[in-house]
Amino acid sequence: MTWKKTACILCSENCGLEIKVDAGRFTHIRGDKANPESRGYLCQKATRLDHYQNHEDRLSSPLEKQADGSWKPISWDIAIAAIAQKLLAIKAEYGGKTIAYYGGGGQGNHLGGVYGASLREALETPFLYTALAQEKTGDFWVNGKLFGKQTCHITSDVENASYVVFLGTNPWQSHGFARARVVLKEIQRDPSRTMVVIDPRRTKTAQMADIHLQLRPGTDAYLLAALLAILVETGSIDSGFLDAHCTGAEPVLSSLRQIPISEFIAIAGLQEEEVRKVAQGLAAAPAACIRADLGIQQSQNSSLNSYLEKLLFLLTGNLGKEGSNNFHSFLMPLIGHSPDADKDPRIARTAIHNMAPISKLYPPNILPDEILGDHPEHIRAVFVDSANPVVSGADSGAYKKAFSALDLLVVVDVCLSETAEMADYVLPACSQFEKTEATFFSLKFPGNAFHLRTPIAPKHPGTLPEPEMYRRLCVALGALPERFPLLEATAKYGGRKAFGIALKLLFSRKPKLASMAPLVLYSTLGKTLGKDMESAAVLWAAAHHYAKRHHSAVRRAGITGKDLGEALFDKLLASRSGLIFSRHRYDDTLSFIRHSDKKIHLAIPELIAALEALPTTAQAPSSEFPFLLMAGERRSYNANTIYRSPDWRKDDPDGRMQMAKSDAETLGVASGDTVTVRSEVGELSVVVQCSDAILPGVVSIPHGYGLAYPVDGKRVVFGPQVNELTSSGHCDTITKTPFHKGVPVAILGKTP
Ligand SMILES: Nc1nc2c(c(=O)[nH]1)N[C@H]1C(S)=C(S)[C@@H](COP(=O)(O)OP(=O)(O)OC[C@H]3O[C@@H](n4cnc5c(=O)[nH]c(N)nc54)[C@H](O)[C@@H]3O)O[C@H]1N2
Ligand SMILES: Nc1nc2c(c(=O)[nH]1)N[C@H]1C(S)=C(S)[C@@H](COP(=O)(O)OP(=O)(O)OC[C@H]3O[C@@H](n4cnc5c(=O)[nH]c(N)nc54)[C@H](O)[C@@H]3O)O[C@H]1N2
Ligand code: SF4
Ligand SMILES: [Mo]
Repeated sequence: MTWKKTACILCSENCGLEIKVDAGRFTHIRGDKANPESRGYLCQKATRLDHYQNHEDRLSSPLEKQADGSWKPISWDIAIAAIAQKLLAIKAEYGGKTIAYYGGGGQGNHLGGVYGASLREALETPFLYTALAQEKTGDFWVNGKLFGKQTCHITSDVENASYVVFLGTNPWQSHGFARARVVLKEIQRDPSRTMVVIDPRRTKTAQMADIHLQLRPGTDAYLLAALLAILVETGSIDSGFLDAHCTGAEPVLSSLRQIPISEFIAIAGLQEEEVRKVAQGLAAAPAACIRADLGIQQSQNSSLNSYLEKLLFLLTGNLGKEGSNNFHSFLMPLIGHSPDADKDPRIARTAIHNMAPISKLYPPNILPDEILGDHPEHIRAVFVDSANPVVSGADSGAYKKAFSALDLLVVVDVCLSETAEMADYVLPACSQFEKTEATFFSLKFPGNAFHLRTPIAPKHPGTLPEPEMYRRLCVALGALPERFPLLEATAKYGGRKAFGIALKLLFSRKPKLASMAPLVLYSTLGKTLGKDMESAAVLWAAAHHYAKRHHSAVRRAGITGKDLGEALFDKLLASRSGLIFSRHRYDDTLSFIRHSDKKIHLAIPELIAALEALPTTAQAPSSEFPFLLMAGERRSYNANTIYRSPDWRKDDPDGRMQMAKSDAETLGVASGDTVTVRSEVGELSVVVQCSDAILPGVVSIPHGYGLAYPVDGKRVVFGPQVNELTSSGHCDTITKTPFHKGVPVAILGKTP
């Protein structure tokens, strides 16, 4: 048995791993020291990956739902033909826009989604719904306004910062940057570096911090506005940075001058002295960065929060240097840019909510309405790949109702997820260790990394990699030829240069095929890349595109050659531990700005108005729902819904609800008791865990529980399914991203 190289698929860090595989089982798992990003690091979740790879609920055949609700295993040929025929019928009768695609990739698998885009092209639907549009689209939208394109994504150079603010994130558990626990310990130990945590809970990260601002949930906009107002009041703004790189500062500064600092800090429940100390620290730090996540992105005022967060590093000049916030390049675009729909009539809006895309994504919060709504173009068919929206989307009840009303639901998964259970057809995918895979979480700066993984375990019987499913489906839809004899021969015998020329010629003759370029590459160049490597074909186009745009950075990463694109492609294919494929310089950062004047446009009128409209008194809890539920905490043993077998957890099998001791006493409950939690939309039974880490009036339940798993022939649900309690209307007005972190709930005493 030898160590085989791969990566962890449980969070966006994708730490490099080495695994020993014995008769399909993962017997030993360790960090891969040769991975340039993780350098041997891994966390407790990765060591349990055998529970993802081998469990009772893997699918081994396409399934068709029968009239009585039972499943009939069918062959791949029959499944593909039946699905294609049904999709074509819906498209012919109602139009492609009545078909939605959901997902396309999770924490470890993005190659399938690239080929899934070809399916959307074949069906002529713009409607791509993904989990990203229930967390990050506020951030992307703000980036678009400030920097010119929604793809101007920001990194946080935590590793090199002298002053770090963790804003609504708990990296000890969730990570979010490489080797998080090592880096956190380094900052904690170094007296010249400061760590600030802004979180209503005293998390493990907060315990390590120099300053913990334990604000009231949902009050970040007040705290951030107060911090900014203090910077303005004390003349601590970096006016050199503003003059050189920004426009539109005046409306922002004048709005900030009006902020009632003391009142806002009181609303956040904090001491003014502490807040002033943080403002001062940020302004004085040689290099500060802010790292934000769901605590501000899935809570009250989320778009405004993202704006104020960015103003904080911009007004202090913390962009474009070591240890600050920076832009980064994309090897493969994880997101796109959607121009303002008001100015461009070609942008597709949804039928019911009239919602325009952000970063080309539509928000899961509206999908149930888009299915159930009364409109000739309401959604009639959904194709889900690598997602479990019945569990992970807001309001599971609404999702179940909507999905059962569809004419067609197809789900691609490795197991019978809650969403798959509702499907008409389920297509079984190879696991992420049985196929060539990669993620496009190459979001690093100045060195950016990529890791192409090759299969390390035999394919589970009856399964296919997703790209092959998409190829077969597009062929069956009549949108893609089965073979490309000339191109295939050119790829095989003519070399890549000749292949490139032949491809261009084909696309100029058949533009529709150009829109499905990934599958064309897969079907042609893919065949020359070696066993099971077809799906890497799309990287060829990515490598050429990237090398053209960022040639100096690629060369700085040590990749050379007359044809730099080819050299980069070969390197991507050959690097089993991943590689740093580009090295930018800190002073390149500002060249990533996409406004034509190359300036940052500080004023966003909609959000300045939202800031000015913030109520100047604290919101009182409702009498019907007096508690605020944080619906979806990251803990040691949750990993979205990637692990299905409950056996993977070493602790917290119940996914307990954290609650302040004083609240538990008032309710007459103790740790281990079961209580019922009720929200506007549902009820849920949970086990209580008393904790000093949480403020009175606030409770916290992890996400990723409540999954069914077969036990003695029956499907048993393990832990609370927190989205039974969340509602899809409780969301940001601009982006429709959910306010999961502050769900008003009532706690109905102890369940006998
Ligand atoms: N262990 C584990 N790690 C994961 C995942 C997982 O499932 N399990 N999932 C991955 C994914 S997909 C993501 S998106 C990331 C998310 O990573 P994080 O955003 O870091 O994770 P959360 O625990 O959801 O939320 C972070 C913090 O927000 C705080 N918070 C709640 N309400 C508020 C508020 O009003 N204001 C502020 N400032 N803070 C608030 C919570 O107390 C919590 O500590 O984690 C990734 N990593
Ligand atoms: N209330 C609340 N809800 C939340 C959150 C929260 O904090 N609170 N967090 C949200 C966040 S940030 C995220 S990112 C989402 C994540 O939620 P989703 O987008 O639904 O994604 P995952 O849970 O990662 O995985 C979904 C499915 O992928 C399947 N899968 C695993 N490997 C493969 C494969 O190789 N191929 C295919 N086709 N399928 C595979 C798994 O079996 C699983 O059923 O959840 C969101 N939901
Ligand atoms: S940090 Fe993320 S990618 Fe790394 S081992 Fe842990 S879960 Fe896996
Ligand atoms: Mo996420």
